This record gives sequence, structure tokens and C-alpha cells, in this order.
Amino acid sequence: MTAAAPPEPEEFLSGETGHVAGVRRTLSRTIGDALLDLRARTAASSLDRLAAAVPQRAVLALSVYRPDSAQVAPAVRELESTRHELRLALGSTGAALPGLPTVATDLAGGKFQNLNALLQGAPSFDWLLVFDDDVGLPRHFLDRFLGLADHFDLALAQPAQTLMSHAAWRVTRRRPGSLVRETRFVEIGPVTAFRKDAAELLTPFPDLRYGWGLDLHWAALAAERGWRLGVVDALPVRHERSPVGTAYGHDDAIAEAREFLTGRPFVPAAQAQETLATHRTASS
Ligand SMILES: [Mn+2]
Repeated sequence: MTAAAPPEPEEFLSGETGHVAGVRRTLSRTIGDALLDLRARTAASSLDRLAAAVPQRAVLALSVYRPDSAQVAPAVRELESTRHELRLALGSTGAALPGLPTVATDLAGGKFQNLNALLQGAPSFDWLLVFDDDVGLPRHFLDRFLGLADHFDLALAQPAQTLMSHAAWRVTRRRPGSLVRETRFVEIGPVTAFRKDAAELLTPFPDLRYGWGLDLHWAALAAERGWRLGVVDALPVRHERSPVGTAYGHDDAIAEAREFLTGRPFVPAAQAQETLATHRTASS
């Protein structure tokens, strides 16, 4: 839909914080994640087969980290285990952490402003991967992720989030028995992958501080082009530390989204939650 007048917040907000709290809820989700991890092990060989079928790609991975991040270095180490050609361009909001390929320090902009700074002068790529500094990646993440994205012809993809993660959009939470779900929507974080043609259209990113609503706009552009989007349930990431912004009440982010979405096509929040197809095996 295209709004000539500014859209109402319920048109572009999930309406949920996605924050996991409380002893009982935390415990049941921890157990739930463990059970799903066990069940997912049966898919490992098929994930590796798909991963091995992908020609070597150039992957540009971007992240802007806070210098007190404990998770960015482990995430980088996991990505570096790939058999693809990894090109990392990291930025820090303060000083550079030792041992990380940091190309910019003291970044003071919003998320997408900072990512644009990293994109300037970045090497070429077949896939662009953007990841938060507070995300935990599963083992063999990148090879298996590209295996699934390639096999299911995804232009935009994100790993699902664990049950324990703070996921504001329930469509992005891991579902049992699924490798990949085709969706209308792939979120701006905590990990987002763009195929080359998608990145060519969607970068440089708009000059946004928060970026709420940007993913709904991407969803509309993807639909216009017939791109396939997907949430990769087989490789859930942990985004369990800092809660994402609350669903309502972050006035600056909401104001930015309203202004950004005015006159731009976007997929409304309710449709963004829809799953179009669930792939339980590589051939289904
Ligand atoms: Mn985060």
C-alpha cells in the first residue's frame, strides 16, 4: 500500500515488544530451544549437503559494534570459519576492539547511517550480511545459511531467532520442523542477508537513525519484483541480551518511520507476519 498521508503506527508496528521475561516463560523457552536444537540435529547432513553445493561466493559482512560488546568477536570468529570468501568491514561506536577488522571508529550516527559509512569503499560481493553486535550465531552458520538461501532462491533472508530471543515480529521466531519459511518480510536485524541484486537496489540505505518500517518498505519492493524472501528456521540465532525497542512508545523511532513511509509503498504489519510456505526438507 502507498500512503499519501502519514500511516498510523498500527500499520507498521508489530504491536508486541517480543521481550521474554518472567521465570516460568524464561524456563519454558530455554527448554523449548534445547528440544528444538535436538530435533534440528537430524537436518544437519542435509544442511551440509546444500552448503557444499554452493559455488564459492564473496560475502561482505558488516557490523557496527559497541566497544563493550562481548558477542561481536565470537560472531566474527564463527563467520571466519566459512569456506566462502569473507570480506569483513566493522565499525565501532567508540574505539576499535583488538583483533577485529575495524574500518571506522567513533561512529555516532544511527544504524543505517553507520552501515552506509561502512559500505563506502567496501569491496564487491555476491552476498551482503549485516549483523548486530549482540547476536550469537550457531555453528557452521554462514555456509549452511548460504546453502539454504541459494537452494530456496532467496533474495532477502534472515535467520530465525531462538524462542528466548527478544523478537518483536513473531514471524521471525524459530518454528519446529521447518528449514526455511517463505515470508513477505525480512527484518532489519539482528542478522539480515541481501543477495547482490537486492543489495544493489536497497543500498546505500536510506538516511535513517532507527530504521523502523524500512523492512516493510523492502517487503513491498520485493513483492513488486517477485523476489522470494525467507526466514531460515534451521539456523536460529540468539538475540537474547538487550531487548529491542518497545513495540509502542519509542516516539522518535515511530515519528521517523511515519515520515519515511509516507508516500512509499510498504507491506502492512499484519501481512508482514504471514508465512507463505514452509519448507520442511530440501525437496519440499
Ligand atoms: Mn540487537
